[in-house]
Amino acid sequence: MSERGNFITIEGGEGVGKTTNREFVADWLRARGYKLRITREPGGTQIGEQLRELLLRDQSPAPAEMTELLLIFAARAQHIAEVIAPALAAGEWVLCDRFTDATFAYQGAGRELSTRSIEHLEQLVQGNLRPDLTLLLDLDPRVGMQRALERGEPDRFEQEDVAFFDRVRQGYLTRAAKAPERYRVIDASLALPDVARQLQRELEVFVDER
Ligand code: Z5A
Repeated sequence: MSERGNFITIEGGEGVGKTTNREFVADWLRARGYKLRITREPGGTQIGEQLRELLLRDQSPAPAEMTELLLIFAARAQHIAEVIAPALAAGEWVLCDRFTDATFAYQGAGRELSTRSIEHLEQLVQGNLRPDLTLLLDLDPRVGMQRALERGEPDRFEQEDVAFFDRVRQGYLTRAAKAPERYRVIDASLALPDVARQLQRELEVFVDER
């Protein structure tokens, strides 16, 4: 039986550069010979991508907050069953753009749904599955919103106000402070090469410890 792979997640608020930096992380790991599966949430499977479209679409009436939460966990259940768990079991490393920390930050801190309900769903859907390393790209939401705006039409989440994204950021930082062994907080306000340098430092430490 092959050794279980490692599960790395990239997190952060809107426009922090997750997609851009995901490529850097993937290239760095591949260059060291790790077999890598790159995926994202919500999404990562055919069913998950359909749920993503439903979640991000600007529609009226919008999904109720509890509907949104359950759709996110429904997509996650499929993602784990179809992609994440089999890849890890086969010894691959999984690099995921957002995972359950996003639910605690957006639905918990942002929408102010109860943390207990999210923890309950986390246990139900994931069992013991948790990321081994979470790279949290931290940035003032005002800067992130500006970056995202320059990129194109805002989706349903991107239309939230700055107070929402301030709560999301604080939600992430609070969780990171409670689990420093798993989280690495990266200053995403710097120029891309400086962000990449911080990521590289954290990856070197993580890989050395394996
Ligand atoms: N969501 C949720 O509510 N609950 C959950 O549990 C999960 C998700 C899993 C979609 O996620 C939405 O789902 C998300 C939360 C919700 N909504 N929001 N907001 P997503 O990850 O697809 O959406 P996103 O956060 O908006 O990600 P994004 O749009 O792909 O942004 P990003 O990946 O963080 O940034 P980027 O595309 O790499 O960069 C944005 C721009 O900034 C781009 O033009 C870059 O060239 C530029 N950039 C990046 N870094 C830099 C630096 N360092 N300097 C200058 N410019 C930069």
